[in-house]
Amino acid sequence: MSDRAEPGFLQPPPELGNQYDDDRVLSAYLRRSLPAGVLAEIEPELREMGELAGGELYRASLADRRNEPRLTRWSAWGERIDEVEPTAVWRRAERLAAERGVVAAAYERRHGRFSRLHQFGLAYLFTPSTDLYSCPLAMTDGAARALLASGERELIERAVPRLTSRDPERFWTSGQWMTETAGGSDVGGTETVARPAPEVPGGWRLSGRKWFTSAVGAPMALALARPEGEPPGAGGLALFYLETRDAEGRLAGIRIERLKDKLGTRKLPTAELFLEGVPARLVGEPRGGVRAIAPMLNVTRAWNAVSAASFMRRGIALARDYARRRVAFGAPLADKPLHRDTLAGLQAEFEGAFGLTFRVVELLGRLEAGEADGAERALLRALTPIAKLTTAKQAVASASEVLEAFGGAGYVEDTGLPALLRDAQVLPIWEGTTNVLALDLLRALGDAGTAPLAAEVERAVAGAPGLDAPAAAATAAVRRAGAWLAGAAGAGRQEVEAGARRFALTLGRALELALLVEQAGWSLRHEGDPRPAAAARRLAAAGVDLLGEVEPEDSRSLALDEPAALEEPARRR
Ligand code: MFK
Repeated sequence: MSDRAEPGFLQPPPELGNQYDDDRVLSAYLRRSLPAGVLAEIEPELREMGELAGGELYRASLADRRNEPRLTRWSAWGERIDEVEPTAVWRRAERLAAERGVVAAAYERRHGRFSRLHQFGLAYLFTPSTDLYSCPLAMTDGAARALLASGERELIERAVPRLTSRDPERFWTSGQWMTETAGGSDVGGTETVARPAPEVPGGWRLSGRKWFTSAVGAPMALALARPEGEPPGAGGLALFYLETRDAEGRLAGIRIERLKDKLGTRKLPTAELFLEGVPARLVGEPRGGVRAIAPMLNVTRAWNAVSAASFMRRGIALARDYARRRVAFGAPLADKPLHRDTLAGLQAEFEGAFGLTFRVVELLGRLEAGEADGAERALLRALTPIAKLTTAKQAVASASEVLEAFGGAGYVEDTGLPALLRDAQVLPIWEGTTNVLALDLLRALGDAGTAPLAAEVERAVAGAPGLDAPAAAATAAVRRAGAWLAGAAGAGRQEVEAGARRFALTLGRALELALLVEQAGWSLRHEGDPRPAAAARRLAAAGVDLLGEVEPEDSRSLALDEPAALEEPARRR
């Protein structure tokens, strides 16, 4: 008899099916939101993308797990080349994204105001199986939108057809070059200088250091820089368009110093760049660069929310499949009440995140088709930062719980699972952190306060009989947020800023709940499906109002662990 230890038991790994057919939330939402004719036209594309995402792309991403992009600074013969070699999945994803119109579908506008639903439906399915290739696509989409908004005819004609092309040979991605060491979230600290340069076609040259530039391989970028002589601060910045390579294909005055060694998104080449007189063209005025790049920020923030919802859905799909395969304590995990309860909580959070995200997508489609009225434009402006910040936080919490649902396997690299958590962690950081976006929300609300959001909650919960309790929880939370804002504003700006994150997250959860109630009412009435209603009740039970009863004085002393004012020590007896 041999003493060789053979594995007695082999755990079947989780598997994915067609990610469109398996996603009850996406398909029910589309049935509710799209005319039947539009759905019939786009469904085959979504189904094909779902098949790729659950099959070939998912397997390719697992197989390519260890590969990362590589920067080669010097050629064999001593020439400085700074070439970044993307991974195999990225090369495949770039072609596929172009061919399937993952950006283009929004601009071809074959389905009028529904074109954004079409495009982001594709993006939502594509994203979790393509190693964060959604990052360059988000910036590409954002650049197309910002250029169109600029009205700069020559630039639009040159770049937009490429950014929105379905031909992989013509397709361009774009960079978004903002972040610097001094000017991170506060871009007013930007040190990159723009100097007039009549000898180059664009008329300007940019010099400086960009500290965190995602997806560095793009052929073009939109960059913030300060025209020489303009004042310090964000007001003196302008927006510039540049192409990264010259006619010979060499980097045009750009040095790639190194790639960042990041916690996650490791397939994504994020670089430190030195700009050494890069030829550039002004987009708009020599001031007001932040305003000019804002359309790009709002589009990439919508992509961020779509990515967050898609990661949540992917984690749940894997954990749910595994729960059916993994037997412990005498039964599959799927039959264990506590495990089911954990999965149910994840599903409710996902359904909330999905509904809020796709409401943003819907409004963006209306805006771009010229069909949004003033109230809808104001609503979209406020919902964009709310959706970005709320769903990003949910995606991180959800990914952490998903790993735990696999026990030790969730902590082991070659299952591919830890990347879910590492990659999710970028979502609350890039494109504006939670706090920066909470402050952006205050900017967006302006004098209107929470009125547009309260109206949206009222609209969504109207006509959802049998869902009184979650509807009431959403309504109460948005009202409380409004009352809090009015009270804090009376106490001063410091007070408003201190509570802005709790305020924004309360609004985010209230809106998610209200929109889920809306979907739940429709699903009950039209399809007899009680699951969205169950998700709404569960989301309400997890808590909506995050404002709490916070004493500003307590926060001031706790934050830096300093006593606000020393109190008399209690007398000894
Ligand atoms: C997978 C999905 C996503 C992937 C994409 C990943 C790519 C990653 C690349 C990056 O991470 S790029 C870096 C991202 N960086 C940021 O997002 C910057 C974060 N900081 C902010 O967002 C600040 O709020 C901001 C820099 C915009 C504040 O700048 P200012 O100049 O202090 O703001 P100010 O003076 O209030 O605004 C200037 C103008 O812009 C105002 O208009 P007016 O001049 O007409 O008054 C604002 O109303 C307007 N504005 C600012 N933010 C806006 C906006 N307008 C519309 N929408 C916005 N979001």
